[in-house]
Amino acid sequence: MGMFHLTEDERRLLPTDEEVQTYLERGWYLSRKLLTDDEVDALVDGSERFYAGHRDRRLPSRPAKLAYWEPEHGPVQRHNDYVHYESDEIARILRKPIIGAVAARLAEAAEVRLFQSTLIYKPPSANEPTNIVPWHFDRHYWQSSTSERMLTAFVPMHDCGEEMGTLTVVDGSHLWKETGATDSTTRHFAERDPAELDEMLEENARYNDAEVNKIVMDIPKGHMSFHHCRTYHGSGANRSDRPRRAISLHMQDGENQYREFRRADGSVVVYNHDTLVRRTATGKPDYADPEFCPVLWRS
Ligand SMILES: O=C(O)CCC(=O)C(=O)O
Ligand SMILES: [Fe+2]
Repeated sequence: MGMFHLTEDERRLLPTDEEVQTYLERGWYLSRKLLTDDEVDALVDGSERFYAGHRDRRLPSRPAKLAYWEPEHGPVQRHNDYVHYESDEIARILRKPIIGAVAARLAEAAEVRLFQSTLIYKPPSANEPTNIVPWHFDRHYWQSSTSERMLTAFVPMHDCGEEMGTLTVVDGSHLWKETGATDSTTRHFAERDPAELDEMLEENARYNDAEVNKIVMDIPKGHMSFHHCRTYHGSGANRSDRPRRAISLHMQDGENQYREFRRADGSVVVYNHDTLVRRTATGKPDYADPEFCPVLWRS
């Protein structure tokens, strides 16, 4: 019993061995219904209160690369990092044990900790350029992490399909080798045209003798999609008449730690956590700081 316990009914929501195998081969997994409608509706309420200015606590300082939409930014796509830290209402739902337990199965990990959570809102505006999320994989943002098993749950707050610009993943791309020729993640996508990004993805696929098989994740309310930290993904316009609301819940296995990672020019990569979290005994940023990176599941 205790904190990390699943009920009999919840255990039936876990991926089967076969589904875990498929995740390892394809780099993505669409879950069963992990959240009740009431829980999903509570995420909407929590996010509306957040947008209206409510915070249970605020980050003690603002990391250099923090994504943080504020009302004066206007009707662009909204991203707010550390929403699990600033909103208890949202954190309560993200910490539901079944989510971490599913992640632990997929990552084949005994422990899963939260790494980051980003509240996302795509306004219903078919031609809004900031709504397009370019092809990327999350590991590129996490070079200061040791783990190759990190993963993300994309958690929409309603049925989420093609029309709303749902998440699209590239099947099996987590197994691709990097060409090293692209800088796909360093330049902002607003500066690029979508055809160029598609071409870069095609090039990377050719280099791997692979085909680009795009899977548009059709996600019913309460379900969520998981992707491996090396799986290419992106998303398109919101052509519906409703906002597309979601949370990206980024997770780390228990073994993940900070590492010093240097760019070609010798400079050290700094992740947002590095100026916020406590230090380990050896003076490194502690990616197990319970304030920022709480344990979601332990078996
Ligand atoms: O909002 C999206 O469509 C993409 C989110 C994303 O990049 C992620 O969940 O890692
Ligand atoms: Fe991503």
